[in-house]
Amino acid sequence: MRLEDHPAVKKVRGQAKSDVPADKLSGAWLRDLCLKHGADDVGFVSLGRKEVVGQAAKILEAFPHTKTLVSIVCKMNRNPVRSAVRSIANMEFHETYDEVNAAARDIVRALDKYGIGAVNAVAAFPQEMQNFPGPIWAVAHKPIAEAAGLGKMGLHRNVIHPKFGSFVLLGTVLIDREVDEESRPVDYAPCVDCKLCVAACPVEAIGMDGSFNFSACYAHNYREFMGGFADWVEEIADSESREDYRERVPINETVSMWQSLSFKANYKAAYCISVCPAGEEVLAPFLEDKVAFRKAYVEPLQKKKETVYVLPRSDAEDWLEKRFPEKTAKRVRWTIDAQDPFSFMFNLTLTFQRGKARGLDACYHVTFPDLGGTTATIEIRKGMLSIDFAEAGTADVKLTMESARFARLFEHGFDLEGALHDGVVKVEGDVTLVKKLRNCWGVYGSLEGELEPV
Ligand code: B12
Ligand code: SF4
Repeated sequence: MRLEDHPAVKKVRGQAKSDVPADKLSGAWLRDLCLKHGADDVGFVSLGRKEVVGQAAKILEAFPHTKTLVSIVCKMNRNPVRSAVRSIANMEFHETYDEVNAAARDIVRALDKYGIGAVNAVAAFPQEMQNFPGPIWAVAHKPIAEAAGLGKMGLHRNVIHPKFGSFVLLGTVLIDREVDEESRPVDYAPCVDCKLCVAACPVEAIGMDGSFNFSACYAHNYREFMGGFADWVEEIADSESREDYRERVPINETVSMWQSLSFKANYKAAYCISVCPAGEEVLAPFLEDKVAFRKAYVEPLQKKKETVYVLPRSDAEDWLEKRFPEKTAKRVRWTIDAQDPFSFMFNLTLTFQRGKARGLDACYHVTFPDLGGTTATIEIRKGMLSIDFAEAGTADVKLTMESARFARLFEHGFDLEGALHDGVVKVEGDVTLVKKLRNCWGVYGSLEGELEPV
């Protein structure tokens, strides 16, 4: 049969063209369609916008025909998210993540009826775990939501919607058409800078100045996801007997893992969102009585007796001892391994403990003779770490070592004096600065011990 005579081909060729303009879609029409299919707000960002440049290649990998990004938000119910009972708050997160995915999927299906190609990027999980520990998400929704005028990131680094506040989850639909309307960022920050997110976070992941301690959030909130899960599996592998395993992992943690595997992995905190008063729909009770607001929504989370997972002698461990004596700290391992010195340096950016860097102001050049004399720069200024995979600035200290030794240098118990004596690590400059540098990662790679005195 000739292709022309195929029944399906004849049917398709005979189909009436839809009344949607082929080139540019009407923004009003598209907005209406998205709201009808479950989005609570929507904005449009064309692929060429500067806010998208950094992830354009990834987006085109997900959908090569992408011309416009349709950013959507779905509202969470506030009071369940605020609950100090984790199962209730988690259910609200999970259900809303499902709603975002369902809305995005329905939008794709509705657009298909008009011959418009679209792909719904996943809101949370599943992600590209084969890329772990590199970036595992297909589309980073926050910068797109900001560009689409759906809010701005607050101190806690989540997007705060001007009306719905922090109680929103985000999604992005990639479409193969241009839209006759370009959304623009909101011209003010909905965050009211109350710092309640800082006060509520059990691991001090959110700094007063807007810095974010990635490893603190990841070690605790994500205990049952990704690296935390891997740590639990390795704990099983290391256990010598049932008694030994129970010594390492109490029964409530074991059944919690079962629950996460059977239903969905649960967030241990996410308190930064729970306590946030920002947003026109949310703000009134905070404005009326700030003390009562704090009592109602912050204190129950602060006083909650719970296990909090921390990296050994991290800032989070110190914070917990100082601020939340009712909570129990449990030391866990960092499980993001690095295969080469450069991915290890990236690892260092995720695990840096700025509290331990207090008073340290120095620039280090690290040279690897086995990598053709490549030099990297580690700089610590005012509690901030920056790493450059090239020689930059003026070094206070110069280190030289084989690349395989670099990660070991940071391990707790590494015999620096011995390495210097044997000449396997060479230091030009003040060795104390090297010791201070190592302490900026707490007790790295071990569950036991304290910082080395400097
Ligand atoms: C990675 C990620 C995280 C990381 C890092 C968060 C951060 N602030 O940097 C962790 C695991 C800690 C995390 C925690 C949470 N997240 Co989250 N997360 C994401 C994700 C997948 C991508 C974020 C992103 O934009 N990265 C890109 C670049 C621009 O970010 P960056 O700052 O340059 O890089 C940082 C991270 O990416 C990280 N990183 C770098 N490499 C790697 C590798 C791996 C394997 C991981 C895990 C992280 C990581 O290190 C960098 C420095 O901090 C998005 C979903 C998505 N697909 O967009 C949700 C998302 C940002 N998360 C969300 C939420 C709600 C949370 C939590 C409340 C937990 C929860 N209940 O879901 C907490 C809040 C923590 C906080 N205060 O920020 C929502 C935020 C909604 C909103 N209103 O803005 C999003 C948008 C999901 C969604 N669909 O709604 N999250
Ligand atoms: S809790 Fe306060 S400081 Fe933190 S993000 Fe919300 S409004 Fe901003």
